[in-house]
Amino acid sequence: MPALAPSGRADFPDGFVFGVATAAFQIEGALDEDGRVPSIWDTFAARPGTIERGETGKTACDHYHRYADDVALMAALGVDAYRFSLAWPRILPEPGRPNPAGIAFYDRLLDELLAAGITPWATLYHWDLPESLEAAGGWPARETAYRFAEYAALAADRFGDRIGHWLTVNEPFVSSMVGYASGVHAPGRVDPAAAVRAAHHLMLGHGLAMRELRARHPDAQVGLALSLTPVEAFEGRAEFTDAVRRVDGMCNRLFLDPLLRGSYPGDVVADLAHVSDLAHVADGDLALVGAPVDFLGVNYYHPTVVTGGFWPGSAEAATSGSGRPRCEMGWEVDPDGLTRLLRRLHEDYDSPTIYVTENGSAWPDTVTETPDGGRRVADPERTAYLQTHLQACRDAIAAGVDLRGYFAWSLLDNFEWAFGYRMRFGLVHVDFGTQVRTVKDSGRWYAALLGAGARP
Ligand code: IFM
Repeated sequence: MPALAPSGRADFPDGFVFGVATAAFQIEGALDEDGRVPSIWDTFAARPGTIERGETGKTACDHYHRYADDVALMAALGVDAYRFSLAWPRILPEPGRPNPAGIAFYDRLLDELLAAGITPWATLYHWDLPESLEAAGGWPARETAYRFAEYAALAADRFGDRIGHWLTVNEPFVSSMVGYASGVHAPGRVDPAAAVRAAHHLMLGHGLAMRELRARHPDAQVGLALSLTPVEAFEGRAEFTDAVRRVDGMCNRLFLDPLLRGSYPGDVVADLAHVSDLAHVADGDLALVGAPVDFLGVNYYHPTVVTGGFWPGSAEAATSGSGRPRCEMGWEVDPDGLTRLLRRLHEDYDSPTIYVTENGSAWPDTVTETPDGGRRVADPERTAYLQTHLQACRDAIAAGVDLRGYFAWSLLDNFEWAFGYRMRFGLVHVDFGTQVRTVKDSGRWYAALLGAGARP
């Protein structure tokens, strides 16, 4: 294992926020309770062949009922903040019809968090679009962005007294391209032109939602979370230079440029010309999308090493590796990639304020009994991942990046989308048969870094 650095909060600037992150559909369960309506993930997971072993979000971590225990776990870890998502299908099952019982769940969660001294960071959209809105066209339809703004306004009205940090949308690249182009995620459509429209409408939804939040709570901190990846050519070979440009364009700049420059990158528009003329981009949209954010949320997991074309140039991303170790997801582990990414954002996009809003790794964890009858999950790979990526944050800060916090993905093992429950990202192990939680060694390491002592 590499040397244990960093070793404490003192290794980071004052006020640096240490948190953990989750998302509603991945942990809550209780899909049919208290007036929640189906989301696209309910429908998608019910379709044979979409999720490994036919798993669903039906129970997940049963967080809907065990939220108080989970808040206690966070308190034991010593985190400052909790990034979670609000479930649109619980809160606003139909346009114009707020659901008091769904709202009450988040009231309970927020009160519990605040009583524990943990700052809530709420994501409005982490992929659980109400199914009725997908039936009406989903994100490829412009109207969905306005429905999202209505939901954002309701959330701001009901929770804005207790939530001061908001993320509008999570990973619009994944929602649009994996949901509507490759069809591996809900809603499972394979329609590249629709995916391009979805990408824009997610960003428009961000802009509209931010306007609603700011109108109601001018002091709130508002941003969004983008999945970003440093892109490099396989073996540094010049023949892949254009592939690097294209992949970087689709994964990163297609979202960063409208957000932070108020325009789509010309080369990406040209790459997309054979699937979309972007006629769906209306006058005024880019002013909304490009309105200043208080922070950029960066979800970083791995670099992308390319050997060739990439959708929409070819059916698949032609990706490879460069020999780095890989986590269970098959993703290369590259902490320096995080530093490179953060420095690039700082240099190319005028020094935005950044939080790492997700970072983590999956490993095949097992629980063992300890001699005193307790339980232990030894996960040295995750601990090393965590510590080296936190060190990468320090390196970025030393290089001048305005990085203010870090959220580990994830608090709990949870429903990892098409992989079901096989991929375990948690700092806390969940036995999905019994719902017993066990803080992993990595969670203990994080707690020690934060000056807390996680309970067994
Ligand atoms: O579990 C996901 C999360 O929902 C979004 N970001 C990536 C994580 C790991 O794949």
